[in-house]
Amino acid sequence: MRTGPAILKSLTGFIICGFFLAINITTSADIIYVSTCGNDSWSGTDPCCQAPDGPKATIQAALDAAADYDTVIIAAGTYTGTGNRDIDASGRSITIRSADPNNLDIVADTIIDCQGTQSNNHRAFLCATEQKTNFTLAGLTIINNYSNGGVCYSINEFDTGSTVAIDKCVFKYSTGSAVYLMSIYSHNGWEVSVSNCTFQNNVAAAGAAIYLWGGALIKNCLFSGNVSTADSDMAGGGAIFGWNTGAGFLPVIKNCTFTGNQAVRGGAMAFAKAACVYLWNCILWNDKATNVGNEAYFSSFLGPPVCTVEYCDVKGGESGIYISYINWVEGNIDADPCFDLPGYWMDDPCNPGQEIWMEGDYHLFPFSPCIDVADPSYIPDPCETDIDGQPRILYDRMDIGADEVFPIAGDTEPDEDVDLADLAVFAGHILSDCDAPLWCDNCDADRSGKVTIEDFAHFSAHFLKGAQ
Ligand SMILES: [Ca+2]
Ligand SMILES: [Ca+2]
Ligand SMILES: [Ca+2]
Repeated sequence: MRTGPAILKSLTGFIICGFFLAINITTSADIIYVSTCGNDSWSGTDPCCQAPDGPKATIQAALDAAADYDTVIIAAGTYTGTGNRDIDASGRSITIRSADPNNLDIVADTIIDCQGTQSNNHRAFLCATEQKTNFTLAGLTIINNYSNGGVCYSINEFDTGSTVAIDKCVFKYSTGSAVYLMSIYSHNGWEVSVSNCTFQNNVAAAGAAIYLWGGALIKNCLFSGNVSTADSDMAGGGAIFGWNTGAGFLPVIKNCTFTGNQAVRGGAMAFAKAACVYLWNCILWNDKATNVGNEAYFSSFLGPPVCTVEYCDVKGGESGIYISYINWVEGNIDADPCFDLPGYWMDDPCNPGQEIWMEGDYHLFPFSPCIDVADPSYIPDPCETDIDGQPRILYDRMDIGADEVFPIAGDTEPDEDVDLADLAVFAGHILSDCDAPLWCDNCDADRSGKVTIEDFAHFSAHFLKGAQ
């Protein structure tokens, strides 16, 4: 039994971590503010909307006023029109973020609406090609891109030390890939990262969420309801499409959740000329391909692909992935991940014979089979979180997918362990009627409205988790 609430210890660590990050942000560079109440003639150094130093009105004006390694902070609001789309950040080493990327409500309320259409294409950030840069985008919601790359970036072999990081962003309603990344000559790809992001309801010919050249690290992200339309051996992937360029340029996709994505080939993802792709601790569930590879497709075009799958939950197991050769390593499961509210396919009333995805909530249920079965050797990066900003490892092991569950079934107090104290709480609720949001202190694990023997089975399955 633990002597104190371990979750508090975990969260305290994150608060301290965030505190030092905040210090780093405020002391290492100047800040230029942007607000919907701003004015581009003001200097942008004061967040309060008043002359002469109040915030800029447009993100482009803030970028133009910033020096390398400055931070542009965008206040909550919806940003549209010239200066707030097709933003040219080329070659700039800069961080562009919302007021608090760790606050999901602020992220949801800090919106770049590209307002792109078929006849009037617009993206959020212009492609920057072959520029040395350290570019970070954090905590923004980007919608209605209509271009190949709502956020578009490229780094090359001469750009040693360059980084592109997209963190805690939400991408929705993009036509054309929401993110287009070219890291064709980057060194093993880890300079390019997409983390803690949500991609939903984007459409493209290939890779509606991310179109990738070369390597990248994609982690703790959710991909749902993304659709790619091209019917080709060199396209596909409802969420991700990638070209791999050779050994050393490894796309690593870890702790991501894919569900309800659709393509002709590779419902969740497709790769062509696949030198190597590494899927680690991911959920690929209920994605759909109209031709082949419901979950993933690895084309043999231009060379035999290799894919390593380790500690993943894949619908259909190996048969859910189309590939000529696969490293199907230990720890993989084929089990319903038990989402809080599973999405589902239904007939598209506008296109008979087609199906569309009805979105759900992809947090894991407190007794999901994905709980505590990810790679036990995994060591999170400092300050790494799940997609909710919760600690990346809770209880005994990390969970498969983007979500780390707290509390799990049986942890009724809850304090990150399941022990005799939890049993006492459970006993007090047996046969009680329950309702949201507390569900009898989480004793009604299956949310049936009553604490029953089925709930006790879930309690028993988790007994002593986190308590040793
Ligand atoms: Ca866990
Ligand atoms: Ca979580
Ligand atoms: Ca407990």
